[in-house]
Amino acid sequence: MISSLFSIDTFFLRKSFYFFQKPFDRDPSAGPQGSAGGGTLLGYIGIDTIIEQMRKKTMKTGFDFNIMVVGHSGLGKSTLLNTLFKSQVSRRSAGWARDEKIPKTVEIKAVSHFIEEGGVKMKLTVVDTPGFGDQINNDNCWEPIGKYINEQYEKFLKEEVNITRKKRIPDTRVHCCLYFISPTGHSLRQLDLEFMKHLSHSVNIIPIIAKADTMTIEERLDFKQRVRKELEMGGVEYYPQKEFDEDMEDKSDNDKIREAMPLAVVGSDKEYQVNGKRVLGRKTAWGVVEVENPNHCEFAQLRDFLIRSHLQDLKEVTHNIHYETYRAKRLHGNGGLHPVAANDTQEKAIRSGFG
Ligand SMILES: Nc1nc2c(ncn2[C@@H]2O[C@H](COP(=O)(O)OP(=O)(O)OP(=O)(O)O)[C@@H](O)[C@H]2O)c(=O)[nH]1
Ligand SMILES: [Mg+2]
Repeated sequence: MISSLFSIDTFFLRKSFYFFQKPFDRDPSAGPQGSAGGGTLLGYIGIDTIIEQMRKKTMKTGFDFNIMVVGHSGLGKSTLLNTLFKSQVSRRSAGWARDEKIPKTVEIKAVSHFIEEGGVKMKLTVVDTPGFGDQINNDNCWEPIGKYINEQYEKFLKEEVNITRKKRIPDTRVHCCLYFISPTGHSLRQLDLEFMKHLSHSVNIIPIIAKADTMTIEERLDFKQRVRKELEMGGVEYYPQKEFDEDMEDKSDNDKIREAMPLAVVGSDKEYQVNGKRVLGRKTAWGVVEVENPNHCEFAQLRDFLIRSHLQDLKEVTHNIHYETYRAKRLHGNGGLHPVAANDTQEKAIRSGFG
């Protein structure tokens, strides 16, 4: 017993000694592995536990995800967010009363929620942009949204260049912008193209066709193709951009998504009984349009792509590409960091979980 313990001890000593030796300190006659003999040193190192260590840390700190919705009023933005996150993360509009004034400018609101699933905590911030495109003259109505996006980069940059930096910089940067296209069946509006053209280099834009249940299957397919062509002709890029595919596997996964874009979705926060199962859907005189049924619409594909496969990538592209571009321009540009006013945005945190 004693001798076996002793041999384990010396084995570990030998192993660590081998790792810390400079190559020329080793005895060349002892072969590549010193006096231990054989091709490799036996024994478990434990490198594979790094994943578990990272998982534990992330579970403790939680996740941030900031999503923005943009599109004409009444296109179902709030409903879709509630459908995606299966909770009331965005308040539905009650509609405009006749004597109520349409807001003069795009008012941007960010509201945070804490959601938890399987022990993983997520701070989800929904940035709503009511009033977008509702004016008679919609020229430059992408501007306040672009300004908001840049203000968040600026806040992050300021924190980063501080001498005494926070251990964890609060991240309010927009990781994803869902752009709602009106299901007209005709073509994109000038405003849609302008918005995406101006902001696709600042934020990850995912264009989607709203209220897909208002078109027939053929109309939807036709419209999708037309929109894709118009985006291509207009030189509009959207997420996931080809140039950021990291390898062949990424490329083949993303090609499938790109081919299906813009996804035609239906949102609902009402449940119905269909074939003995409770499903989210929209009840019509002809039956229930099931939100998660791939034969009815592409909501499930959007949910899988956005949350289950690309959420982390959206955050990485935001940090490594969009923020980096902003940062480089800012530091090269006017040679200094001057404060920007960030007071026309409102951030409210509704705590309903951790922290
Ligand atoms: N047919 C259909 N109606 C929808 C869909 N999603 C939402 N609606 C309905 O459209 C109306 C507006 O939905 P909201 O989610 O409030 O739309 P919004 O884009 O958030 O509206 P604003 O906040 O005013 O910009 C509601 O009556 C919804 O029930 C959909 O996919 N299909
Ligand atoms: Mg809304």
